[in-house]
Amino acid sequence: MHPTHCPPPARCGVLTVLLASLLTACEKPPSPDADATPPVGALATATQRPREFADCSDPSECPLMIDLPGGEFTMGSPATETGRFDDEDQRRVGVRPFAVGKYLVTRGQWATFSDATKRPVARANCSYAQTLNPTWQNPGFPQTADHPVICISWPDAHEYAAWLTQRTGHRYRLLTDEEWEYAARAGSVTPYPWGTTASHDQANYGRDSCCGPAVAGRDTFMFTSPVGAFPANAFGLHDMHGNVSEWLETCADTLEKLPIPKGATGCTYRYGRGGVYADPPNQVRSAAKNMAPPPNDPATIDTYRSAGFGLRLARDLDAVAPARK
Ligand SMILES: [Ca+2]
Repeated sequence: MHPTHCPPPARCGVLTVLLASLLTACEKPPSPDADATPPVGALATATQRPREFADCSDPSECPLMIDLPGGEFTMGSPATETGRFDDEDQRRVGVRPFAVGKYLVTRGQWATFSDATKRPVARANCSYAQTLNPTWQNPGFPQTADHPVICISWPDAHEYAAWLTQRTGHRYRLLTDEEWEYAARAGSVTPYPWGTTASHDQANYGRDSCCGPAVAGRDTFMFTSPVGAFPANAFGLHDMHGNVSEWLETCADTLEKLPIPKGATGCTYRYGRGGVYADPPNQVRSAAKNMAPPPNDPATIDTYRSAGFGLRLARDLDAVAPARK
């Protein structure tokens, strides 16, 4: 079905690859070049690689976590950043210490959860899957246990965090929008944590001009890639950019000027960040935002699933520690 209008820019291009011909009108010309703008708001605390840990010995059960320092950073992008969208206004944000998954949650880890809880496998729609009746076990393209789990809803992601919380006695949850960008930037102020230009040696994303999957350099992946196939950022986190977007806790309703469906209650849209294997480069920048469900999608936040959405966990620290200096 052809969209009747372009969704807001931050949603455009994300997962649209397989419908590229329908969505070329949504492509946004890059802003005038100005990646040479002096850095703003460098993160002073991101000088040392933080501690890595797991709350149980079985890696298929407990994801590896990294203990991040708190800090203050500049969220968003400068008006001159190439490829930016208009919902990236800069602001200073403080983030408390928290732990974050070193990798995206994998299919293998999701299988452990699914088996332990005897969850029924949802056969509801999964956008951009490549088969009829897709499930997280079969999105219609090859995946191994080391690939990120996809075709899971926002409530599914919550249930996983709740299960792990019950299992370990530590509070697991989704990241907030601010926490995600803080973790992704890891002290960087450039469009990507590795610099000013997208690189297929650094992340799994799509074509350099809209739209479609791409394979180049280290990025040999048309669809998802095994977690950790690309270099980590300065915090030691892998796949913050590309591969799949990560469901976040933050509600997008009040920050994005989108029509809220009539009769909707609660939060209609949630942010997902990081960009997808099929996105153009500007969608996988640190400041780029995605959200779901798409405004014209019949699915709701309770039912929307996508082959481009997975999750990464956050975990509260056990005691409130003073901010590190
Ligand atoms: Ca790719």
